[in-house]
Amino acid sequence: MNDVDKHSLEEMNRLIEEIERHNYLYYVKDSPQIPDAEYDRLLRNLEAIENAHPELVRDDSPTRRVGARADEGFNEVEHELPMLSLANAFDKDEVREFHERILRRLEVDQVEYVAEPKLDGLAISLLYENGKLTRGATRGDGRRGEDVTANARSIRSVPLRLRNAPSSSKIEIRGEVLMTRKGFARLNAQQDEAGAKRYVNPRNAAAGSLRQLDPAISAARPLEFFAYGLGLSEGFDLPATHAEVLDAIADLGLRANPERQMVSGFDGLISAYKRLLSLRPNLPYDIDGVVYKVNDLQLQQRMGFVSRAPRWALAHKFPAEEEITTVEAIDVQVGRTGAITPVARLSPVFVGGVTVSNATLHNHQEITRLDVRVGDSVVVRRAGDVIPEVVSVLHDRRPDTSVAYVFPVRCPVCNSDIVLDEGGVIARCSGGLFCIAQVRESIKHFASRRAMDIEGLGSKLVEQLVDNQLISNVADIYTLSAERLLTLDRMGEKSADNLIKSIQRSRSTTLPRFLFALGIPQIGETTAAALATHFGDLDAIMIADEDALVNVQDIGPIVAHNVVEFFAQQHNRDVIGGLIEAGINWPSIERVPADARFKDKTFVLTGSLSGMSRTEAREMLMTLGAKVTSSVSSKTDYVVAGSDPGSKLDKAERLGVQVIDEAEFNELIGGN
Ligand code: JCF
Repeated sequence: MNDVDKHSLEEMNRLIEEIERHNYLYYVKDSPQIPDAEYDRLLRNLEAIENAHPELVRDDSPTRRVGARADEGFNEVEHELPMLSLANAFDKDEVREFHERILRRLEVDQVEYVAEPKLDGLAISLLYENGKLTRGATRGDGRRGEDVTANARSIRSVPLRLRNAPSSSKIEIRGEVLMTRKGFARLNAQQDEAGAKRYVNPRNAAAGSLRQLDPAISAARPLEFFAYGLGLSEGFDLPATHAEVLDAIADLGLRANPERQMVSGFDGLISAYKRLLSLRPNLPYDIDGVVYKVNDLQLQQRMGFVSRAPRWALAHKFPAEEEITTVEAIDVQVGRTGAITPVARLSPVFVGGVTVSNATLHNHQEITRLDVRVGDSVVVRRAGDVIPEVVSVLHDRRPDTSVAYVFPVRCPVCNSDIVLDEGGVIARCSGGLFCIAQVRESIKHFASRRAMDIEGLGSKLVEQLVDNQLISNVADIYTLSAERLLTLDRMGEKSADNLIKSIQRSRSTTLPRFLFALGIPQIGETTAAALATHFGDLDAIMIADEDALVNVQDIGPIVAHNVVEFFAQQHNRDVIGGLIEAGINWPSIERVPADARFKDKTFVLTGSLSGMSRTEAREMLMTLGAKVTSSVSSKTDYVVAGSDPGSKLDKAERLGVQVIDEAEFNELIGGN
């Protein structure tokens, strides 16, 4: 070998070592020290040398992760030591039995365990001979598996060479291959784009990916590896405990689960279970339980095995997040803005720790994608607190009599047309406030904690009030009296009084809350606050056009259009007028021009006018700078009395406030 080659060889080996060190820092230590771009540069430098000197290329080079296609399928391999499975426990009692059997057999009164998440992936075996990865195999039936070396090599968290491996050794690392939830979502999006079949869950996606005949495809899949133990170990000093085995595996450059912990006794097992159950929703991958293992390897040996599972280990399963059940009916629900959400009514099934009998189907496109029908067997998923959903249909179990589901063209509640919004994804009832379902939902939203916060006015009561026709819009809430509430079933005096009190309390609010409470499509709390601070008062917002609205932070043309549309509808303006008249108020910023004609004048409107509605009169006065309030006080300047005026007229006369009729009012505002 000449000097140049020697130099290249040294440089190549140095680069491989450095790349492996960064791999270790990234995957095992979880603390990368260089940016991805720098890592890529190291790889490219290595590639350049290898291209110039093909005869020097090492087969454990990080550039050689992806090999050639195995057209013949996978060879069967025999495990030198059988790959065991785990006994399962589904409740605490079974865990207690496991623990007590160990105490009995070992004749000890306490025992230490290692607890780790049970990863929902698939088990593989990685054989390292003299430090080099020579074989990757699936678990198979435990005795024989498939040789998936080429695909295992393409997993970045599987090192091609162990760190600090004893020179003459044969070490078999066992662990789980999995796909993160993010990786799974990305893969399915790609599958959609390619018109290929989706995978039902990350586990199936990991299994399918590991079994690709073309390693290039497997390499492109986001697979990860976590080691959980050793199989064969020759030329390697076994430590005394399982915890130390896992630490040693990490020292060899593989990733053991960072959530592993040592615990003691039954209580220790249960607290580890609870901790991992609460971590579950926040982990980047699916887990389906906790694995407990006796820590002391000598004690493990004394416990031995039953059939194919060790007596020193146990899988304590979490409640399944997915179960199979049948669809009894498909209904649609109408939301506050008329959005139609299809819902599958299910044969009740225990999933994710609760009994589920409804699951969302999201939207009509989702129904088409799933091709779900009444009578179908479906997979229902309930993960954490997320609402249950139908994730897939078992098409091969479909009854012969099944008929395709037809999405309704009319609202099941008010019979108005169902229309698709611009994106074509959301179907909406076009009934607006004619639709009792939308009325109910808009009132629930109005009363909710983050809106007007009317304590005691919950979902059930709103439905009762609407169904009994005590209220038909949000302004009607303020016309309720304790006496009328008492006409409802199961309404006691105390609750009625409390409700009236909280309705009264809600009259004092803030402009952002009020705007949010109105339920303008796509106006959440943040946008409501942005509108309030930008315009300062409600009237300015109500008369703003789309050009003015898009100047508000975070408001684009679609939202601006929604706002204009909302305030353009007379029934919305009427309801707002009713609310203001009912005394809803908030601390406001004076934004009236200094020369406004009625600046500093306070009006009260009572009775009905013939030439305009009270709302129009109120709006007109406000644009002229007047304040329009709902109750007469000594501070009131004018009471405008239409026909059939109420008690406000009496009060005005008592207080000596000036009362004007419609003609005088018209004259005052200048014949507008
Ligand atoms: O995470 C797992 N799925 C997992 C499986 C973890 C372990 O510690 C295991 C296992 C299967 C067998 N241990 C054994 C002995």
